[in-house]
Amino acid sequence: MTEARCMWMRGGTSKGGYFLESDLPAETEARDAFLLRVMGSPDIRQIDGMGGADPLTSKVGVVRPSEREGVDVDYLFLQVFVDRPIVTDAQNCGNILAGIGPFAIERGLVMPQGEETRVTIYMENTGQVAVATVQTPGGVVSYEGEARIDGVPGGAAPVPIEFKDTAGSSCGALLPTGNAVDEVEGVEVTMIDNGMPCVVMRAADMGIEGTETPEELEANEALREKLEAIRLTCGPLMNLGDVAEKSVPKMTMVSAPRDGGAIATRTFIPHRCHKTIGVLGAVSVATACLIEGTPAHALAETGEGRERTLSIEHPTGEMSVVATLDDKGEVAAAAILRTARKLMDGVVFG
Ligand code: NQM
Repeated sequence: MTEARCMWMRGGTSKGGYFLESDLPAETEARDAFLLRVMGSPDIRQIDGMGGADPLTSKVGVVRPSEREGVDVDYLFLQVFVDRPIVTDAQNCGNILAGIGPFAIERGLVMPQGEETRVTIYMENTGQVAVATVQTPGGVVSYEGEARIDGVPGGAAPVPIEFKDTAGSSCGALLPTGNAVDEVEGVEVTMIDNGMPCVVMRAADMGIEGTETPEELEANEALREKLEAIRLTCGPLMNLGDVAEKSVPKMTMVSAPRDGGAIATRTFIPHRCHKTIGVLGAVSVATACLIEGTPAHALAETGEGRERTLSIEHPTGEMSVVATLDDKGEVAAAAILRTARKLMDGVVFG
């Protein structure tokens, strides 16, 4: 296949191609070969494709009508590696998710329901459900508005997203080793998965302040090597198998909050440092902050009550995670605010 109908969108702090499943090759190998060509991978500049030379702008959402009860659409996330010929479905993406509701309405898979339209989305990568609320004044998707998210200039229409039961999405359990803290390569870490497999450790234990810029951290070869050594050991312990060719687990280094938030973070995803933090990554880190005995808990300001808003500080601002706790004090549901914008609708060539 050499061309396909496609919409290019910003979803949260990511950007990528949104496709109907029926517009892509049915066979996985052919689909992936096509998507690599579309993005211009493998090439660190992605000069021959649509990709933005960053994992955050080399992403794909594949959507189809759902046959599941109470679900509108199924969403498969694909990460197209920038510098390697890899397309992986081994992770989910809560940022690209922000564009799925608008895309599904635009393509006629979901009918607008009034001023706002709730779209229930089955996330195929992890087998879980999210509900996104899309602004549809006059029955048309609106991208205009005053909602702001850090990492994106200006305002846009709000797309609040709710998650339930995301624990153990890829690892089978919230704490796949059964422990709130393990020692790996001499560093205390929390291996956790509340929607995104993450390894959470103290920035200080990795020899950094936790306030450095992503560029400074990416230039720190010793840090990157240490992070990768920890990651490769954690992969099998998190039931993810050999993660050498996977984009999970994410590696988050935490320190005390600096700007009135709950915790400060710097996250490798896993080889580039995130300019912000992933959505489900933030939910997982917020959850680690709420578990007694974790390195994150000791540093975090977590507030009180059944509903907690944890502001996760990151290199370009913060992301607020609203966590609802159950009777046992465990995170039962989480909500975040995103925005999305339609950038292009047409035909893309592979
Ligand atoms: O954690 C980047 C992003 C993500 C993932 C990554 C994400 C999530 O910011 O839900 O959104 O961690 O690879 O788009």
